[in-house]
Amino acid sequence: MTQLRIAVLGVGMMGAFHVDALAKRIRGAQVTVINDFFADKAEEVAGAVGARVVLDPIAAIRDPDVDAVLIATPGKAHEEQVLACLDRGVPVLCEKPLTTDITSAYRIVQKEAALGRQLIQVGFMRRFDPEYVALKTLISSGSLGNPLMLHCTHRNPAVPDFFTSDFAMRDAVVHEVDVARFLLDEEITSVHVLKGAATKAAPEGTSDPMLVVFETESGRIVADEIFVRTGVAYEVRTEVVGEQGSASIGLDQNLQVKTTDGRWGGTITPSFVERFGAAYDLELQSWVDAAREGAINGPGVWDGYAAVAVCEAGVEAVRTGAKVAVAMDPRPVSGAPAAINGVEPEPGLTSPDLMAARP
Ligand code: ISE
Repeated sequence: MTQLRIAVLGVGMMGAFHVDALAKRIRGAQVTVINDFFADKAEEVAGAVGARVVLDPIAAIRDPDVDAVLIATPGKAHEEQVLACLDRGVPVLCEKPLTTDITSAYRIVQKEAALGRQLIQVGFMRRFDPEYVALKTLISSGSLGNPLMLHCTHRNPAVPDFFTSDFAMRDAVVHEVDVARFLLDEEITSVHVLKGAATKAAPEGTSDPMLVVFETESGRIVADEIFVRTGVAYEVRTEVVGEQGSASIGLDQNLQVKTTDGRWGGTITPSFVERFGAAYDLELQSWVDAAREGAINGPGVWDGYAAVAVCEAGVEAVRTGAKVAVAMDPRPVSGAPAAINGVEPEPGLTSPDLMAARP
């Protein structure tokens, strides 16, 4: 295959961002088909990259000029679209959430397991961020001893009013859910949410900030401050506290400037694009490289399902104030991850770019 021919479904902010990356920065791929609920938006994005618009998403997936599919439509549309990709046997990168409820997410898990082939990658891009990769490598090396706790901070400068407490759980906290599972290598078993005083920037009835506390299978604790209307910057930090030390990432320690008027400082990231733009590109390159071999190389359908299950418990925890147990169905036995060129994939780390990003 010379170029991987990709259909992008949904070209709102994230989808259009990916189309731009695929056209300008990613090797081995070409966007051939664009689909969006809004035809004019689809035409605009397609026109910029020389792609064709197909207005029915299922027809776009089945198009003969398509080898792989990137789904960036709203979560409610994902189940039908991901299942159509499995029916056609093409690799898919599905933006989070995998679906918006646990039952449909499990249907997808079962269908992929029945195929015996991993085709679905879920867009948890933080697993490709060099800082998270470095933290994972450090934890895996054992030099911090047993990682006992994670302290996470997830702050956005501003969000629209539809960003309720439930929405924050499914759309924002979902990243920390995946980060915790990635770094600690185990499932989350319960969620408890403390809703304190709300910022006056939050609409009536929305708790912002919140403190979300997760427990894991082995009894570790993950505390996540979610505050999406700080008015300041996009700040995502993670600190792991182990038996033999601690380590932090996300400190925005890029360019530090000291000036003759006695001031010092740097620049904080205004949005997730500046903080995680490179991670998105690494994710995309890794997916393209694997998809050209008919495989995936990154968080899979089980990771997507687990995140939906934890967030479902999280939403109940927001509403009830109780500590809610995470309910998950058993993990089906499926085929092992497909080898790429005879090499077994090491999650998130096999593409040349990611090797280069390694500390
Ligand atoms: C958004 O959907 C994201 O995925 C960002 O990473 C997250 O920080 C933000 O809060 C979400 O709205």
